[in-house]
Amino acid sequence: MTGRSHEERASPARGSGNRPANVTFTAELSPTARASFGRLDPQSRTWQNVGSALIGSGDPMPDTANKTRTRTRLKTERPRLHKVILVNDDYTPREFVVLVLKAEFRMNEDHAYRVMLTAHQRGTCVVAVYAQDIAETKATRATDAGRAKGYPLLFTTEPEE
Ligand code: TYC
Repeated sequence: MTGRSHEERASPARGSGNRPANVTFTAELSPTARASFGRLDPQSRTWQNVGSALIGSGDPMPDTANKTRTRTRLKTERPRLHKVILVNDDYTPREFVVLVLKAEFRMNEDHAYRVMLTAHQRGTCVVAVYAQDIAETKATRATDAGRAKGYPLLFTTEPEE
């Protein structure tokens, strides 16, 4: 892109669904055009000294050349992913935790055992990362599987950074 650039300022991510972000595009004139048209004041983001500028031959600059071309458009960012977290407790049998991990998160025995052991030793373990609705559904189903057997097994979710 020569002689033309744009700046983007996206508002910070908030919430967890789709994130429409306000993005301001400021079209800049080429250095040559800027020299003859005036300057863009970075504070007010408006063009200064444009009224008296002349174009090439010395003709007065037409009104249309004085406009600051700034427009705001909505840009949809990708939704944040959510972690499913396994929480340790003192009652759910290890084998049952492994069983649930294999069934709900499609893990093999070895992976499921290592995740269970990490939660057992450290208190929690990130099981996997999904789109929010999938993470919540899996966490609920896995927690319910424990509750159906009378265990306090708990899976929670939280958004990724
Ligand atoms: N701490 C449990 C036990 O010793 C096993 C267990 C591991 C339970 C991980 C929950 O998220 C968990 N029987």
